[in-house]
Amino acid sequence: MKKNDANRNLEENAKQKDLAYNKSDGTDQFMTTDQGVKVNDDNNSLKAGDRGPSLLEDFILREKITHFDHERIPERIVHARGSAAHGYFQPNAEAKKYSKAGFLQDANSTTPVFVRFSTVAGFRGSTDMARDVRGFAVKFYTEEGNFDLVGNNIPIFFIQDAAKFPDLVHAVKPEPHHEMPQAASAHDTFWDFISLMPESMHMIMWAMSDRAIPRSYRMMEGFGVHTFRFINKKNESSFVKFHWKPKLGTHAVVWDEAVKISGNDPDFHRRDLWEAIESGSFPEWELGVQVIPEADEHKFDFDLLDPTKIVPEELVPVTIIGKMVLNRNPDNFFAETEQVAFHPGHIVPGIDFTNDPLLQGRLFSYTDTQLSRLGSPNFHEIPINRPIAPMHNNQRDGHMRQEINVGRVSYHPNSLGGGCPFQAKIAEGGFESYNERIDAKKVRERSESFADHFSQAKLFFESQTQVEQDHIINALRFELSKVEVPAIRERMLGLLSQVDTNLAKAVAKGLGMQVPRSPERPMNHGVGADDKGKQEPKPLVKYAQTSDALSMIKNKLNSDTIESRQVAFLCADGVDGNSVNTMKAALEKEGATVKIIGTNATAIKTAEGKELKVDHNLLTVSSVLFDAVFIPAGEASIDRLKEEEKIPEFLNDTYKHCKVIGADQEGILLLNETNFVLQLSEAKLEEQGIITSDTTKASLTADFISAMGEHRFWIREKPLT
Ligand code: HDE
Repeated sequence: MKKNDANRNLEENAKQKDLAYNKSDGTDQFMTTDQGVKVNDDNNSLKAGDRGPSLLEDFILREKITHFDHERIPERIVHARGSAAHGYFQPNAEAKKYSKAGFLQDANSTTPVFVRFSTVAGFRGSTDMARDVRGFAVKFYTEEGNFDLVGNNIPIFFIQDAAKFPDLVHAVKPEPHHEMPQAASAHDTFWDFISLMPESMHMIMWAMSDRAIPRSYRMMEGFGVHTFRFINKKNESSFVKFHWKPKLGTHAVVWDEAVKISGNDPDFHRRDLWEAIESGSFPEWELGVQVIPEADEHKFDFDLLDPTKIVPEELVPVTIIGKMVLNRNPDNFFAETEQVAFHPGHIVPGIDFTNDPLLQGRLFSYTDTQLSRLGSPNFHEIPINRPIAPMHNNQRDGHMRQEINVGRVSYHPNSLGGGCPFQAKIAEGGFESYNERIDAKKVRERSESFADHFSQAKLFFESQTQVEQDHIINALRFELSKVEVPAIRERMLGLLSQVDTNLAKAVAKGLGMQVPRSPERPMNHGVGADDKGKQEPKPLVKYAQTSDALSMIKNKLNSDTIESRQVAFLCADGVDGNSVNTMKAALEKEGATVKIIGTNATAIKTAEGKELKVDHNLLTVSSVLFDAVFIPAGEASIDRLKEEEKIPEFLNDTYKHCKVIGADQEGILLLNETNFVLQLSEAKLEEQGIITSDTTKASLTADFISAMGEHRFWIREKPLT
């Protein structure tokens, strides 16, 4: 499958597109019907007279309209809104130690990948910036068949057993009577369900943190969530947790920004991914694994099979086994991003499942859903889903079968077809499931080792910095304030009090409520546990340490690079061209992108009389779309900008969202238009991330760049009351 060749570059791509429409003999550029008949008039239907009725015999019109009528397919029930890109994966020399999978053996090899990022709850047309989990699904087109790592940007899940998934999704989707709210968890049915499901508390901590409002798909971690198995060449099995670590660090926006971005640009993440790839700034992740030897399965005070638990990185470090680069945008959204079908059951020799009951349920769901979404068991023949490995089996026919299977043999064993296709021996690459010993009774129960629902929620909350904890508290205040039924809020406060009493008190204060003294049961149980009378609450295991890897601010991954960050330059006629050019050149050298925001849509005149092209009319943008703001020098420009109604809001928001503001010379005077300027003593400007010609130690450009590398100046945020 040439299309997925990881190294095909964008230029070649464009050339191929041109060729498709301009065959050198000129014959292929004509519009035709689906049957290849050349169309002579695509603008007028066939009528009886130019003012007469349309004629049924108009096969050209009927074909066009019929096709159009069927151009939509059902959207995904979850993860409907997504964006995707092509790229490649390259293992390092470590990888082959742990798994015999072919694509992990040679550090010089690359495997094509197609990656789809998504939100979960919203419909296809919903905003990118909802508070939500993000899907992170990777299809590896390996020579041994397709391997899909269908993960999320949060390493755990809401529920422990697949049986609860339809309930979870029914609860979080818009409420069925009025189909509101779109792409949001802040409503009664969601919190009703959560308040009765203590096992969701760890996930709730993550979902209420800033992880659920990422700055960019390119700045998210990805996780396989479940524990999987690796099988090495000696047929030894180990448990693995998959991690994607972004080269640009893990970053988020703040909630007020998220809300405003949704209005300003609902395609914020989609555009960001598309533009980064078009501009050659290719997103990159390292693939890491936490490897746990088979013998250590029961070493931890949580169960490796429980998808509501992480393995803290401090207990088992992440070993990097390769990298992934996304270097090509899809050619067609529907054909690729929409029709791609991922499946956690798509694995290759060297990788296997565990008995995680959530994973086990997923193994059924993903093929089943494609039957109604893509309409046929032949969805594997759609170009984006086709493996590059040769595919031979005895499956035949069905809706939309593409392959013309020749011969009369479609069964095994056969002699008429010479025995083809043959079964592969293990040594020939045949897949063999790991021979795990199972000796058990058939039961509908949950293991007691799944019963502690609070220790890791606590670990997560207590590992956050004060600012991050405040954001979680605020998110819970926001979400629960939207809940209309008081009993649901109360139950939630009861659950939160099991995570951290200060957390529960702070949330209660924001709601004007009290934390209940004796929270309603069930607590620290699996649902249904009371019926069986088997699972008794386990004492909470307090982890000895906190985990820095869980905090985006403390995390080493919080890279200080400013590559691909967007900087708004506020300019009007009379702007100092030198001031613009010096800062622009310095930022671009670091890989950042500069956007000239002008008082019109076309161009402005610099003080030197030169024309400066405008990227965006101030009218059409807000500061939430940028990572930093720079005000170049130029007296006339500043005077003109002061007249713009939008300027105070633009700068106030940049300040409120703790982002860097730079001002060259008289540029600082524009800050007089803001409501924060009075709070700032000149000596404190730099510490607050406001870099002016007066505050610089090195140079304005160097100081501005280094401040941008800090990303946010949290010092500006008022502590919660
Ligand atoms: Fe999914 N999930 N899921 N899920 N999931 C789907 O499959 C399902 C779960 C995830 O970009 C659906 O093709 C069940 C966990 C991603 O196309 C569906 C359960 C994780 C995507 C489905 C889970 C995921 C999906 C909808 C509980 C993180 C988007 C359309 C047993 C590890 C893939 C489709 C893409 C999509 C079912 C839980 C990740 C209905 C039954 C846990 C990233 O089959």
